[in-house]
Amino acid sequence: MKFTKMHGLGNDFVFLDYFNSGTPAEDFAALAVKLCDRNFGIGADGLALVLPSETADARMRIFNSDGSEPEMCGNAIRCFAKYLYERQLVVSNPLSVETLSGVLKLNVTVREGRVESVTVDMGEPILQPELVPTTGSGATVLNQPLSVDDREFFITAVSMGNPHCITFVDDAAAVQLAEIGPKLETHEFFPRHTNVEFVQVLDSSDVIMRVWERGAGATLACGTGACAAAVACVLNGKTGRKIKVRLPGGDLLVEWGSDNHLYMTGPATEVFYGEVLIQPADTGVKHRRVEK
Ligand code: ZDR
Repeated sequence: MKFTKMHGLGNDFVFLDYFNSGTPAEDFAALAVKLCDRNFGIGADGLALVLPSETADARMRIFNSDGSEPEMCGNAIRCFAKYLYERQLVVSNPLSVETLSGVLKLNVTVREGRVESVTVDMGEPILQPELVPTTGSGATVLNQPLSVDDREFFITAVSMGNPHCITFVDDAAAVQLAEIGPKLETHEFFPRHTNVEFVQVLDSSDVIMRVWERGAGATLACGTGACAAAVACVLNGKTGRKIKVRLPGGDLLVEWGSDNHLYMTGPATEVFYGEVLIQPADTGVKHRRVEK
């Protein structure tokens, strides 16, 4: 099975291309678990499928490394645009991509035939508590206390197609991400679970962010999370509408436009391609994991 390995700021994905070949009836959830395994597979935060679309230039499906299928992925979709454009599968600019959270428009910045960066119209944020979804009531979940064990976190809930829980902290580096991340991810307040972001505000246009992703754990970057964080920053009076989000894997530029759309700009990188010997039929095989 041929694959391409790509990343957006270190948030990495295995791409499988079914654009011209028809999609096999595979169990992609099980395949994602297998291919994303960093010891037994290729290693990635997620699996991306390149598919044809009837409503857009192409269709993207994403699976987290635990096999769950999120609605959207901001980093993968920039890689997706680079993949389509550089292989001349789609040469229009802007190009459109169908996702589970709707059709998104992407502008590619090209130098000497290579896509250097991609600006994605990430659409409008969703703030209604029941649509994020959360079990909260009222118009928004804004800096609202949430108990985890014996601690209290002040959270803002934003959906960018997928759910996000943002907490402002004084020192992002000090957050015990692997300890608190899973507890917020699976908190009953978030019935479909959530991505978790800790944001340290440096000034009105500059923040540091660390992320614990739903279904994937700690990752080096998060595109939808950066957009959700920008919305949380503005609504909590922390920054202006145009910010740089510093992630462990690098920086994303996010602007919450006057049209209520989020615009995210960042790089996309192709690392290698090859053929993997794991076959979809192998995906039932379980291996024992060693706790690290
Ligand atoms: C955070 C993410 N990698 C991105 O860049 O937007 C999205 C991956 C999907 C996420 N783990 C989820 O919503 O389950």
